[in-house]
Amino acid sequence: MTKSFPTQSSLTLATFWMTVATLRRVTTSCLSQQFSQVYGPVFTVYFGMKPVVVLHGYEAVKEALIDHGDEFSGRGIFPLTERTSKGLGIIFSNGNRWKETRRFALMTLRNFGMGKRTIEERVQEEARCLVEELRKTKASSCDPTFILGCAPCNVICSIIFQNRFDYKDEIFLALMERFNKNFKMQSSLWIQLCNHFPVLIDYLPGIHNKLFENIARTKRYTLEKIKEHQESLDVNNPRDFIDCFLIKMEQEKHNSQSEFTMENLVSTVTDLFVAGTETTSTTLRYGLLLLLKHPEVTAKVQAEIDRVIGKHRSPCMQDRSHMPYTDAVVHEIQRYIDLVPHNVPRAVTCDIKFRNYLIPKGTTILTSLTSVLHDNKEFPNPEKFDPGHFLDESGNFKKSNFFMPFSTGKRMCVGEGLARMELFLFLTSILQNFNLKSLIDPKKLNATSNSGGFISLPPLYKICFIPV
Ligand code: LZ1
Repeated sequence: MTKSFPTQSSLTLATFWMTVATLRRVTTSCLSQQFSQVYGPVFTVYFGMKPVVVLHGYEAVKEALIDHGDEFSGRGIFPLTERTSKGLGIIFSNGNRWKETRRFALMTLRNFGMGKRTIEERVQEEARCLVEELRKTKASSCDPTFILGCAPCNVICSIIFQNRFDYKDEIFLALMERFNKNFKMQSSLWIQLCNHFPVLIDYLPGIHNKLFENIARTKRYTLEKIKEHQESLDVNNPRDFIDCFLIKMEQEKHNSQSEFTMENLVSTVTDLFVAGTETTSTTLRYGLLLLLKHPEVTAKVQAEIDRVIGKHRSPCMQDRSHMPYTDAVVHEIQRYIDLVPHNVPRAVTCDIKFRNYLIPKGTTILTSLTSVLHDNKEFPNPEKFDPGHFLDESGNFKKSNFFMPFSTGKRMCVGEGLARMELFLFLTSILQNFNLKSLIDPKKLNATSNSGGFISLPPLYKICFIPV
């Protein structure tokens, strides 16, 4: 028999718990673990009035996102994101616009997609500046959040606007401040309630108005920069992402159906900031906490850096293939921290029969990445930070199909290559130049995450960067 949506009794219970979870800010990944034990790998929960199908465990996630890649390639849109994105850009778009904008961004973000200066050079430049900035802390105990937030944001600036900014630049600081505020607002209880009960958006003015205003301001700034780019554009020498997009617009100017429009450019640029700033900076901050807590791991990475790179040149991506231990550590950081526990919401693009359930077109789908990254057969002792999860007996890097912090399938992260480049180059540059020191006993450091709503956050901590 074909069932429509997973069992009725689970619905009521799950609805109740979802509301409690929202109010008490219990992490939904922990809840989804408990539900899956009772209801199996496919079940429905209600966000407010809206049914959301949750997929739990590698088999169900893989079957949906890979084997039924097309059907599960839609984006689940919440009421507030609908207002802010208007279906433009990459993250919240669907259909042909999503396909074309995604393909363009993937091509452009390849290492040689933007003319003379490669992405790698831009990240290396930022890594050098990051090291200099950390040097200025003079080995004093500090919260690394601000500095580690600047570097990924600046990489996006370099890719989009051609140039990085000084960490004290007023324009840069204002830009970062707006992104940070938006991120905090979007994780707030109030915004989550607005998403569950959208009538609140129209009838109660709240902080979401501040959110809309911030987004509008950032878009105005982007539009100004685009105008500057238009005036100095040389179609044979694209300097950055904006130039590449403008050239694409020019090529398609006779196509009235073209997806390459000014408003899509502004939204796509905004999406690259949204996706590329908070995520990478949180991973770096959490990663350094784990390295601080596990000095024996850090020492092995530093030994490998010494052996492969030495002290007198900057790390580059080619080094990674000679550094299996460091590669395993970066993978383990991403696996352990489980940055986006239930993935970015998907939607099914058509009615689909999945494991005997009928899921109607447009239904929002959450996939538990936690259940894959913390699978206890693939990664024994999944709650333990152990680079051995990605090493074989001889110390070679060992791949795993369960490694999907960037999701998988047709909607997998467009910034994967960039993010992995930043994590490798920033972390190796830091460990090449500094020893990490904690004022409290490393063993006593707390490394369990707080849910920041959409992404997992590390607890606050302090760290000293001691020049080697
Ligand atoms: C994303 C991120 C955040 C929100 C939506 C999509 N991709 C980070 N990477």
